[in-house]
Amino acid sequence: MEQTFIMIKPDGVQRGLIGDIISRFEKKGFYLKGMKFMNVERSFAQKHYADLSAQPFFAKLVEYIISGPVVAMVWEGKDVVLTGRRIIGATRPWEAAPGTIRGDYAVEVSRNVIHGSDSVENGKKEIGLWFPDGPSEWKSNLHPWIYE
Ligand code: DAT
Ligand code: MG
Repeated sequence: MEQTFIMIKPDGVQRGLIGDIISRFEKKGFYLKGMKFMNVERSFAQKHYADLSAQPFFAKLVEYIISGPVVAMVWEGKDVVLTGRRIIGATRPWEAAPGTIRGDYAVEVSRNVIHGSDSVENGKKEIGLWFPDGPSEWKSNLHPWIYE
């Protein structure tokens, strides 16, 4: 099944949103396949956001990501990449619908609480970067109650 990389950014951790965010993905019917509470090095944050290195906000973005611990996760499920992005909401919180994580909890694009992979391919790349030993292999016994 499809997997995506989700990260609760330092503002989400500081603001006590970890439990709520995990709960939203769990209750939806996605499976947590990896989770790490960690501080990242500047060079690692630059690698994660390499595609944005030409953007004027790149340096600030990297400072923000290394400003405190983050929660790095792998979530699995049907269409989890796209659906995960829908649960997260639009990049700019003022465009994010109420009911989404950014719509409910964020105001500024530079403090938007959470990251989610934007494609299956990037999901694989990001999981490889953040979880070099691979995600966990466990299977949920709830599976037949969530998936036909
Ligand atoms: P997303 O996180 O929704 O995938 P993105 O990949 O375009 O969005 O950008 C990565 C992050 O960079 C985003 O979550 C917040 C930050 N960012 C994007 N645009 C920005 C801007 N104009 N000013 C400051 N930070 C920005
Ligand atoms: Mg992105």
